[in-house]
Amino acid sequence: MRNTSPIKLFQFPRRFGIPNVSPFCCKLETWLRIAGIPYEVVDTPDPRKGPKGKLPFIEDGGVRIADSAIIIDHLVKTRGVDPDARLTAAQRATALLVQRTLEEHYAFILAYTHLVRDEGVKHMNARFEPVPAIIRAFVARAVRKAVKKVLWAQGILRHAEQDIFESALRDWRAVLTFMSDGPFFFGDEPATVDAIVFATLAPTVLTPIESPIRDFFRAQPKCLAYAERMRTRFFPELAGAPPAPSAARTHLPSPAVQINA
Ligand SMILES: N[C@@H](CCC(=O)N[C@@H](CS)C(=O)NCC(=O)O)C(=O)O
Repeated sequence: MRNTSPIKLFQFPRRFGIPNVSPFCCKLETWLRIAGIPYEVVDTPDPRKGPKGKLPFIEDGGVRIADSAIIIDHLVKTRGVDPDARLTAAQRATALLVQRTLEEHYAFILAYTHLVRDEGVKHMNARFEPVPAIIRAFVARAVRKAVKKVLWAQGILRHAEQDIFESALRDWRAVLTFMSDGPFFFGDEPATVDAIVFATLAPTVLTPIESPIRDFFRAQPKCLAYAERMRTRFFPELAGAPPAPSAARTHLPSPAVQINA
């Protein structure tokens, strides 16, 4: 029998009127809505609470599972829902390459534009408001320093800023080569790749944070329309809503797009 009990989704609090500024949290919540799996959000500002020290993670029947890809595999198996069931072998391979490009390279550049550059930090520091005022500036500085350390180890922080941006545009030009004219990445039906693309596009183009990557997308109306369409279709409560941090919420969707069972 298919498991239909709601899972608990632990993720960063929502801000800027997008599902999540964290691409991995945004990906998982978008995927849950594509798949039509009920969930309850638990806002968790501190990733150290997760079983792998990162967000998102879920709790399913009392068991905590981390990593968006591992969680999706688990839910496909236990819920009998697979938005990728109808994809061809070539589409599956393309989706994996898009995923690796956006998650294993571009996501680090998002961390740079949003958590290291002054323009990003200016907007993102509001997330430290719940921290006691006396230590707020210290915590903000420590988090920025920790992100810089990760980006130095990964390598991108060793490049000139112009080269970082150029490599981001190369990622996107490659991804967009494979994107259909819509409404979704592979055409008429949404798949996991849509959760992945939207998750990195939304923080880039649907937040107030400016960057040369955002400027690139200003000349890509198809992508801007795609980002708005994904938000309106899967998060209608956010479309046109003023950007605000989330409150506790439960999502009990209607049955899923593609059922495997
Ligand atoms: N592979 C993981 C990546 C998750 C991830 O990197 N999450 C970031 C936020 S976007 C995080 O929690 N970072 C905290 C840290 O590394 O300390 C997934 O797909 O869930």
